This record gives sequence, structure tokens and C-alpha cells, in this order.
Amino acid sequence: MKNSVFMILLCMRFIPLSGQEFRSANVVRINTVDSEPAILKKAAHVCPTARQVSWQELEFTVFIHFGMNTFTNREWGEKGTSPSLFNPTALDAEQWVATAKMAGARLVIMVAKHHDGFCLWPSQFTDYTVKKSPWRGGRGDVVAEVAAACKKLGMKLGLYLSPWDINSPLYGTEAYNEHFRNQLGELLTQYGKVDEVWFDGACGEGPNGKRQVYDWQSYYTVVRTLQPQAVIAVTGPDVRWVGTESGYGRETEWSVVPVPAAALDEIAATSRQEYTKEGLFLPPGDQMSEDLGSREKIVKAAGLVWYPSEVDVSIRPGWFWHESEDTLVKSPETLTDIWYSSVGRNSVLLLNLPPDRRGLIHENDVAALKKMKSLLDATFRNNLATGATTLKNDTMIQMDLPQPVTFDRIMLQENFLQGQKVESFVVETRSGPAWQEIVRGTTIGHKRLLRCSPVSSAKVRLRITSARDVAEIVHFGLYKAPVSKP
Ligand code: FUL
Repeated sequence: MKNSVFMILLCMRFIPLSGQEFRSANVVRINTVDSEPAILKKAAHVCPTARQVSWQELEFTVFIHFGMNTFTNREWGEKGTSPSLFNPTALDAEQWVATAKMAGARLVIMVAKHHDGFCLWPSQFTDYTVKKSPWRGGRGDVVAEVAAACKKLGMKLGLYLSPWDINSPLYGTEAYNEHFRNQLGELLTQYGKVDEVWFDGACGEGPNGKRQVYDWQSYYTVVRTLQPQAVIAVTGPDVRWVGTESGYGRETEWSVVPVPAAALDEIAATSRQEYTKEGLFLPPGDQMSEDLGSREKIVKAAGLVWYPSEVDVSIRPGWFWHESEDTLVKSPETLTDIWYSSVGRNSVLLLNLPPDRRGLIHENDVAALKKMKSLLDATFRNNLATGATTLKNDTMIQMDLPQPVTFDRIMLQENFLQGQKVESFVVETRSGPAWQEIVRGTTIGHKRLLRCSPVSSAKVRLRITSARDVAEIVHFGLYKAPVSKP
């Protein structure tokens, strides 16, 4: 988005709040005396940080789950699996990154260590690594190969390091925290720029298993110190897990969500940049609920924070490759539907592409992605509203076209750099004397994509029926899909 730097500077201004000042409007306190309109106004002006802006603008990112599980046909590994099993015959990280790029992704998150603890780089802090495998004679480094491919192909790099570690004898003790920081340090110093660090909250130790008290704060400090531009997802302060692994985000997706009272004092005392205590950033209540940030939720909140949603999903049923799933790759139509329901619902899509035992993304997955990309390109290449005369006021944009156009897709974007404001809207066309509703929706945020039956008209308007403050719509586009399916 143009003018990003200028807008970010605007967002970093001081917001005086009942005697306290936060260093930016990335977080605000709600006071007991605040009226509902005052709360809405505050909510409307909570803004993303610079790193959240860069991340949101990626729109589409790719996960790579590959490791011991690929060779043992499992989703979660076991203790004691021999590194000798890790032996891809034709590993080509450039094929992974090129596939992601071809599909339209802008960042690749490599799973460097999954729950089984097997490290895909030769960590000096454990023997359970590629160094002990037959692959490349024990001299291989998958993370290095992915980083080099990203650099070569102009893609950003992200890294996943599982906090849960089934193999490490230190897991469950205080010493594990240092071990984890050491491994994180290796990953964040040896492979160039990293733009996303993914901490998984999953742990399957069970009631009699080991209990690790994670020192999250110290992990976040390592990331902030070594790679300050990187967002920390999803057990982290910058990016929120959408709440499912289905690929479908919420119809109503607010990037501004309530923050618990306990978090606010700490934020005021430090700054959002160091706002890192475990779980403090999570909105209170059920993370999976359909409503995280509506008026009803925010009027009862202690404070509000910009905490945008990431939709993670695998192209196959599992996160790792299984031969039996070669025929279960999601179809181009399903992938496109997921795109509309994630990128098109104010979220970033994180799509997993698991390489097979050769160390290649399977032909079926590549074919599905190619078709998805061609469907999306054929739809969005041509904005049919180009050349329209536009009339605008605070709650409406009307476009008058020289002649009728036939469209079945609508793209809306708010200037999210300045906050998220639209609560509901309707899109209408006019052929005769009266306007007719085509489609309606709730939130817009960074991007909202809507599908409808094909309609022909030379007059199209967007009416904002409810907003938290005056919204700036920076894109209102009309498109036609090659195959029309609402
Ligand atoms: C989950 C993990 O348990 C899965 O194996 C996978 O890595 C997914 C992205 O996150 O929590």
C-alpha cells in the first residue's frame, strides 16, 4: 500500500489516556467513565505496528512441514526415532520456494523443529539433527537451503520452532528455556533476515507427561533483539491464530480485539514492543468464538489491541506428507474458496505444502496450486470499475461507468494503517429508478472479497451502514470470475 511509512508515523503518535500515555495507538485502555461512542472512537483508532503492516500486506504465506514424520508416516513423532530414517532422495528447497512463489505467496515458513525435536539444521545444542542422518552425508542443512532459495527467488523467510520437544532430556526443566533460546539464537543469526517466527502452543504430553514452564517473555526478547522486524505468531504478541485449521476465517473479523486488564499496566510500564507476557495478549474468553471484537465485546473490555488473524490450513488432510493423501489434495476450487474466506476476510492465509519423501512438493499439489493461481489471476487481473467516475461522501462511494459491466466479485479495502472502522455495508446497483441490493457484509479491514451471482450495471455503490468512525475506503473494485459460482 502506498504511503505506508507516512501512515505508520501517524499511527505512532502518543495517545493520552486518563493520565497515562501509551507510545502508540496499538493498544488503548478503556476507562470506566468512557461512553459507548468514546469506546468506539478509541477502537476505530487502534493501529497496526510497522511489522504488523508488512505482514498483513503479504496476504498469502506458505508453511513447509517436513521432517522425521515424513519418513515415519506420522503427524506427531515419538521419542527415540533414529535420525538414520531421515533420507530424502532428491530434496530441492528451490522447488518448494518456487512453488510457493508461483502460487502467489510472499513468505515461506519452514518448520525447523517439530514436536519430535528433530532439527533440520545442524544445531550444536543437540545431536538429534540432520547431522546424524545419512542425508547429504550428514553435512546437510535444510534451513540453509530454504533460506538460500528464498533469497534467490525474492521471497521472505519465516521459521517455526516447536516449544514442545519430545526428544530433549531437558524438556520439563528450567534448563530447557535456555536450550530453546539457544536454538532460537542459532536460527535467528545464521540464516539472514527472518520475517515471521511461529511458536506453536500445542503439547501432547498428557496428564502424566512432562510439564514445561515456558519462559515466553525471554523467547520474545531473543526474537525482538535478533530480528526486530519479525512478527511473532501465534503464541505471541503480533499475530493471532484464527481459531481453526479449516482455512475458513470469520465473516466478521476484527483486527482490534479486547485485551485483558492485567495486560494494560504492563504495556503502560514498558511499551507494546516489549509487551510479551505469556498469554497476556490473548483476548479474554473463547478464541474460537464467532465474535471476538463486536461492539458488544469491546464495550465490556478493559482495553483494546491490534491483534490480526492468521488462517493456517494444509493443502492435504495432514500437516506432513502421507502417501495415502496423494489423492486427497484440496481441489483448485476448494483452495480458491479458502482464499476468499481468508485473504478475503481480513486475514493472512498460511497454506501448508508438505514435501514428500523425495524432498519435493508432489505433482498433485503443484497442479492444484497452478490452477488455483490461474483462477485467481483470471478473476482479479481486470478491475471492471477502472475508468468509473466516483462520487464520495463519508458513508458512500458511488461509481458511474461509461457502460454497463458484468461482475460477480467485489473487492473492498479500508485504509487499515489508520485502523479498522466499517461494521456493516451494502453494495447496490441501479438500472432503473431504484437502487437494488447485491450483497451485504460486516467487516472490511485490510481486504474483503465478496461473491455474488453475475450482475450487469453501469451504476454501483457501496453504502456503509455502520462504522466506528469515518472509514477511508482505498479500494472498491469489480471483477468477473471465469467460472461463476457464488
Ligand atoms: C499444530 C501442530 O500440532 C501441528 O502438527 C502443526 O504443526 C500445526 C501447524 O500446529 O498445533
